[in-house]
Amino acid sequence: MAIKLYDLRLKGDRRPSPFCWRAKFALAHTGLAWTEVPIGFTDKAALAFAQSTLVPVIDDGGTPVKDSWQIALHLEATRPERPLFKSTQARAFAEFASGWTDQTVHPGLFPLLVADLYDKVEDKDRAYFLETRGKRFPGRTFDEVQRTARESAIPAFRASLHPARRALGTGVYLCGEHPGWADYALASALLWCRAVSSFKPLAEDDALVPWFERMLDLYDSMGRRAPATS
Ligand SMILES: N[C@@H](CCC(=O)N[C@@H](CS)C(=O)NCC(=O)O)C(=O)O
Repeated sequence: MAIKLYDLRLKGDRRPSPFCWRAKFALAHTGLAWTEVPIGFTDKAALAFAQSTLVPVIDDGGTPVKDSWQIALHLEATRPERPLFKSTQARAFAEFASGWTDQTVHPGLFPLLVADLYDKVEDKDRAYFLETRGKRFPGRTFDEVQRTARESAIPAFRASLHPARRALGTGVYLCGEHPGWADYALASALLWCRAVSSFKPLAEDDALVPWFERMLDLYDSMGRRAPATS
Protein backbone atom coordinates (compact mmCIF):
# COMPACT_ATOMS: atom_id res chain seq x y z
CA MET A 1 0.00 0.00 0.00
CA ALA A 2 1.45 3.35 -1.03
CA ILE A 3 2.30 5.76 1.75
CA LYS A 4 -0.08 8.71 2.11
CA LEU A 5 1.49 12.11 2.67
CA TYR A 6 -0.66 14.93 4.02
CA ASP A 7 0.60 18.10 2.39
CA LEU A 8 -0.34 21.77 2.64
CA ARG A 9 -2.05 23.19 -0.43
CA LEU A 10 -2.53 26.83 -1.41
CA LYS A 11 -4.28 28.39 -4.39
CA GLY A 12 -3.36 26.93 -7.78
CA ASP A 13 -2.31 23.65 -6.13
CA ARG A 14 0.84 25.34 -4.82
CA ARG A 15 2.65 23.24 -2.22
CA PRO A 16 4.72 25.62 -0.10
CA SER A 17 5.46 23.70 3.10
CA PRO A 18 9.23 23.32 3.49
CA PHE A 19 8.69 20.54 6.03
CA CYS A 20 6.49 18.64 3.58
CA TRP A 21 9.18 19.08 0.94
CA ARG A 22 11.68 17.47 3.32
CA ALA A 23 9.33 14.53 3.70
CA LYS A 24 8.93 14.25 -0.08
CA PHE A 25 12.70 14.27 -0.58
CA ALA A 26 13.06 11.64 2.14
CA LEU A 27 10.44 9.42 0.50
CA ALA A 28 11.96 9.87 -2.96
CA HIS A 29 15.47 9.22 -1.61
CA THR A 30 14.22 5.99 -0.07
CA GLY A 31 12.74 4.97 -3.43
CA LEU A 32 9.18 4.91 -2.14
CA ALA A 33 5.97 5.77 -3.95
CA TRP A 34 3.45 7.93 -2.16
CA THR A 35 0.10 9.56 -2.73
CA GLU A 36 -0.57 13.09 -1.55
CA VAL A 37 -3.55 14.26 0.46
CA PRO A 38 -3.56 18.04 0.05
CA ILE A 39 -5.18 20.00 2.86
CA GLY A 40 -5.59 23.64 3.83
CA PHE A 41 -4.30 25.36 6.98
CA THR A 42 -7.62 24.87 8.76
CA ASP A 43 -8.33 21.26 7.77
CA LYS A 44 -7.01 20.01 11.09
CA ALA A 45 -9.57 17.18 11.35
CA ALA A 46 -7.75 15.36 8.53
CA LEU A 47 -4.67 15.11 10.76
CA ALA A 48 -6.42 13.90 13.90
CA PHE A 49 -5.59 10.23 13.14
CA ALA A 50 -1.93 11.13 13.72
CA GLN A 51 -2.65 13.39 16.68
CA SER A 52 -1.14 16.27 14.77
CA THR A 53 -2.16 19.80 13.91
CA LEU A 54 0.74 20.30 11.51
CA VAL A 55 1.92 18.78 8.25
CA PRO A 56 3.72 16.72 7.14
CA VAL A 57 2.02 13.61 8.40
CA ILE A 58 2.32 10.25 6.72
CA ASP A 59 0.14 7.18 6.91
CA ASP A 60 2.47 4.28 6.29
CA GLY A 61 0.13 1.32 5.85
CA GLY A 62 -1.83 2.23 8.97
CA THR A 63 1.09 3.64 10.97
CA PRO A 64 0.77 7.41 11.40
CA VAL A 65 3.98 9.44 11.66
CA LYS A 66 4.06 13.21 12.17
CA ASP A 67 6.93 15.70 11.87
CA SER A 68 9.44 15.72 9.02
CA TRP A 69 12.36 14.59 11.17
CA GLN A 70 10.33 11.76 12.71
CA ILE A 71 9.29 10.72 9.21
CA ALA A 72 12.95 10.58 8.19
CA LEU A 73 13.80 8.47 11.26
CA HIS A 74 10.83 6.20 10.57
CA LEU A 75 11.94 5.61 6.98
CA GLU A 76 15.50 4.97 8.14
CA ALA A 77 14.27 2.38 10.64
CA THR A 78 11.79 0.63 8.36
CA ARG A 79 13.58 0.82 4.98
CA PRO A 80 17.26 0.27 5.81
CA GLU A 81 18.05 -0.75 2.23
CA ARG A 82 18.18 2.92 1.06
CA PRO A 83 19.32 4.75 4.16
CA LEU A 84 18.99 8.49 4.46
CA PHE A 85 21.80 8.75 6.98
CA LYS A 86 23.95 5.58 6.86
CA SER A 87 25.80 6.39 10.13
CA THR A 88 25.16 8.06 13.47
CA GLN A 89 27.62 10.76 12.42
CA ALA A 90 25.67 11.47 9.23
CA ARG A 91 22.47 11.56 11.23
CA ALA A 92 23.96 14.07 13.66
CA PHE A 93 25.05 16.27 10.74
CA ALA A 94 21.55 15.98 9.29
CA GLU A 95 20.01 17.08 12.55
CA PHE A 96 22.38 20.03 12.66
CA ALA A 97 21.34 20.94 9.10
CA SER A 98 17.67 20.80 10.12
CA GLY A 99 18.32 23.05 13.09
CA TRP A 100 20.27 25.58 11.04
CA THR A 101 17.56 25.66 8.38
CA ASP A 102 14.74 25.96 10.92
CA GLN A 103 16.39 28.59 13.07
CA THR A 104 18.39 30.66 10.58
CA VAL A 105 17.15 30.13 7.04
CA HIS A 106 13.39 30.02 7.62
CA PRO A 107 13.24 33.08 9.90
CA GLY A 108 15.41 35.01 7.43
CA LEU A 109 13.28 34.05 4.46
CA PHE A 110 9.82 34.39 5.98
CA PRO A 111 9.63 38.23 6.08
CA LEU A 112 10.91 38.31 2.50
CA LEU A 113 7.94 36.31 1.20
CA VAL A 114 5.16 36.69 3.78
CA ALA A 115 2.87 38.98 1.75
CA ASP A 116 3.24 36.82 -1.37
CA LEU A 117 2.50 33.75 0.72
CA TYR A 118 -0.59 35.32 2.28
CA ASP A 119 -1.79 36.25 -1.18
CA LYS A 120 -1.76 32.55 -2.21
CA VAL A 121 -3.51 31.20 0.90
CA GLU A 122 -6.95 29.74 0.12
CA ASP A 123 -9.75 32.18 0.97
CA LYS A 124 -11.15 29.89 3.68
CA ASP A 125 -7.75 29.87 5.45
CA ARG A 126 -6.84 33.57 5.21
CA ALA A 127 -8.27 34.62 8.58
CA TYR A 128 -6.38 31.77 10.28
CA PHE A 129 -3.12 32.71 8.56
CA LEU A 130 -3.56 36.39 9.42
CA GLU A 131 -4.24 35.58 13.06
CA THR A 132 -1.42 33.04 13.55
CA ARG A 133 1.32 34.65 11.42
CA GLY A 134 0.30 38.25 12.11
CA LYS A 135 1.33 37.77 15.75
CA ARG A 136 4.93 37.50 14.62
CA PHE A 137 4.81 41.09 13.33
CA PRO A 138 2.68 43.04 15.80
CA GLY A 139 1.21 46.26 14.42
CA ARG A 140 2.53 45.73 10.89
CA THR A 141 0.84 44.47 7.76
CA PHE A 142 2.40 41.63 5.77
CA ASP A 143 2.90 44.07 2.86
CA GLU A 144 4.87 46.40 5.09
CA VAL A 145 6.96 43.57 6.55
CA GLN A 146 7.80 42.20 3.13
CA ARG A 147 8.58 45.60 1.61
CA THR A 148 10.90 46.55 4.46
CA ALA A 149 12.60 43.16 4.40
CA ARG A 150 13.27 43.44 0.67
CA GLU A 151 14.69 46.94 1.15
CA SER A 152 17.04 46.04 3.96
CA ALA A 153 17.29 42.35 4.81
CA ILE A 154 18.39 40.64 1.58
CA PRO A 155 22.18 40.98 2.13
CA ALA A 156 21.94 39.53 5.65
CA PHE A 157 19.76 36.66 4.44
CA ARG A 158 22.16 35.81 1.65
CA ALA A 159 25.12 36.03 4.03
CA SER A 160 23.36 33.61 6.37
CA LEU A 161 23.71 30.95 3.66
CA HIS A 162 27.53 30.98 3.84
CA PRO A 163 27.64 27.68 5.76
CA ALA A 164 25.90 26.01 2.81
CA ARG A 165 28.32 27.57 0.31
CA ARG A 166 31.22 26.30 2.39
CA ALA A 167 29.77 22.81 2.60
CA LEU A 168 29.20 22.82 -1.17
CA GLY A 169 32.66 24.13 -2.03
CA THR A 170 33.34 23.02 -5.56
CA GLY A 171 31.35 19.85 -5.03
CA VAL A 172 28.03 18.68 -6.34
CA TYR A 173 25.88 18.51 -3.22
CA LEU A 174 26.18 19.79 0.34
CA CYS A 175 26.47 16.13 1.39
CA GLY A 176 29.14 15.32 -1.22
CA GLU A 177 28.70 13.32 -4.40
CA HIS A 178 25.15 12.35 -3.57
CA PRO A 179 22.34 14.44 -2.16
CA GLY A 180 21.44 14.01 1.50
CA TRP A 181 19.41 15.59 4.26
CA ALA A 182 21.28 18.92 4.37
CA ASP A 183 20.56 19.33 0.66
CA TYR A 184 16.93 18.42 1.19
CA ALA A 185 16.47 20.82 4.11
CA LEU A 186 17.90 23.86 2.32
CA ALA A 187 16.30 23.06 -1.05
CA SER A 188 12.95 22.69 0.74
CA ALA A 189 13.27 26.23 2.12
CA LEU A 190 13.97 27.56 -1.38
CA LEU A 191 11.04 25.54 -2.78
CA TRP A 192 8.80 27.22 -0.20
CA CYS A 193 9.72 30.56 -1.71
CA ARG A 194 9.51 29.31 -5.29
CA ALA A 195 5.94 28.08 -4.72
CA VAL A 196 4.56 31.43 -3.63
CA SER A 197 6.83 34.23 -4.79
CA SER A 198 8.78 35.51 -7.77
CA PHE A 199 11.36 36.85 -5.29
CA LYS A 200 14.81 35.36 -5.91
CA PRO A 201 16.42 34.49 -2.59
CA LEU A 202 19.76 33.78 -4.31
CA ALA A 203 21.77 36.31 -6.30
CA GLU A 204 22.33 35.26 -9.93
CA ASP A 205 26.04 34.61 -9.37
CA ASP A 206 25.54 32.67 -6.14
CA ALA A 207 27.35 29.30 -6.17
CA LEU A 208 24.15 27.84 -4.72
CA VAL A 209 22.22 28.61 -7.94
CA PRO A 210 23.60 25.65 -9.95
CA TRP A 211 23.21 23.47 -6.86
CA PHE A 212 19.53 24.46 -6.53
CA GLU A 213 19.00 23.76 -10.23
CA ARG A 214 20.36 20.26 -9.59
CA MET A 215 18.01 19.91 -6.63
CA LEU A 216 15.05 20.90 -8.82
CA ASP A 217 16.04 18.14 -11.27
CA LEU A 218 16.27 15.39 -8.66
CA TYR A 219 13.79 12.53 -8.57
CA ASP A 220 12.16 13.04 -11.91
CA SER A 221 12.29 16.82 -11.50
CA MET A 222 9.89 16.67 -8.58
CA GLY A 223 10.74 20.21 -7.45
CA ARG A 224 10.80 21.73 -10.92
CA ARG A 225 7.43 20.24 -11.84
CA ALA A 226 5.69 21.67 -8.78
CA PRO A 227 3.51 24.75 -9.39
CA ALA A 228 5.69 27.83 -8.96
CA THR A 229 5.24 31.58 -9.00
CA SER A 230 7.42 33.40 -11.50
N1 LIG B 1 8.63 20.45 13.20
C1 LIG B 1 7.60 20.21 12.21
C2 LIG B 1 7.09 21.54 11.70
C3 LIG B 1 5.86 21.38 10.81
C4 LIG B 1 5.19 22.69 10.44
O1 LIG B 1 5.44 23.75 11.05
N2 LIG B 1 4.31 22.63 9.43
C5 LIG B 1 3.57 23.80 9.00
C6 LIG B 1 3.61 23.91 7.48
S1 LIG B 1 5.21 24.36 6.90
C7 LIG B 1 2.11 23.61 9.34
O2 LIG B 1 1.60 22.51 9.31
N3 LIG B 1 1.40 24.69 9.64
C8 LIG B 1 -0.01 24.62 9.91
C9 LIG B 1 -0.44 25.65 10.88
O3 LIG B 1 0.34 26.54 11.18
O4 LIG B 1 -1.56 25.56 11.32
C10 LIG B 1 8.19 19.33 11.10
O5 LIG B 1 9.42 19.28 10.96
O6 LIG B 1 7.42 18.66 10.40
